[in-house]
Amino acid sequence: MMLPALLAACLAVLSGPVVAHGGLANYTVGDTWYRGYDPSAPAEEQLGQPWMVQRQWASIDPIFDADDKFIACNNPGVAPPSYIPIEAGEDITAVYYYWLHPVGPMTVWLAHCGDDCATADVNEVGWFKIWEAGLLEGNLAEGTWYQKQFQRWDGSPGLWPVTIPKSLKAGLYMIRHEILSIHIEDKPQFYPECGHLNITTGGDVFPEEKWLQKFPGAYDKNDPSIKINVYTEEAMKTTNYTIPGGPVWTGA
Ligand SMILES: [Cu+2]
Repeated sequence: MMLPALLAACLAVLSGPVVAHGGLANYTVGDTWYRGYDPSAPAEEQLGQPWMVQRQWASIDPIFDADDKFIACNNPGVAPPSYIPIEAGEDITAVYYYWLHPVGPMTVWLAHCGDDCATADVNEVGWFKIWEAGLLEGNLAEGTWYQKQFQRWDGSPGLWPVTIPKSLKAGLYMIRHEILSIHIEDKPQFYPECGHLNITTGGDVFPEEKWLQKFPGAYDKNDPSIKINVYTEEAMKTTNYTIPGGPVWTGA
């Protein structure tokens, strides 16, 4: 079985210098590419550039604590000046060039910014989940996770498309993609990245208060889906996994 090789690979990556665990490198909407922040390139060549649409994430390293303020938009999360234009009902695709981990859920969240995402506080805005995928089949240890299908070792683009709910009202929003990797016992790894969206055309719906959550706050670090060992005998018999952070808001 492939388990020890995967664990060894992750530990090598964690202690290695530049090789990426992976991260959200670019976005596409239709045929248009939007370059994201590159943590391996100099910050001064990227911060404040008119083309920048993604919030700065300075490290490929995971966030280990669900209560870390950087769980919202990664460290340090400096805002970009620009927005990706998109209509409600359109797809936005996140593009990753590497992803090394196979186990755990992937989620996408939106938060309304008010009249400027650059001055909105990522820890205070109301996040609502619009997409999630976790265990697709089989058991926790050996089953097929969406993340496992997303895994890339070779630099080929990993494409993660989601649809902006068609009924959502237009406005300025942050979009937050998060991969949670749980392949190490009781040591969850959160990998969030955030971008800015200008939803130019939308519907007339906005989620009610009960759907809106804060980061940190949306997760309980003792949630059995977060503080977990997927390689126990019991886990080998478990074929269901509850994705943390509550249900998806569909816009209905
Ligand atoms: Cu890693």
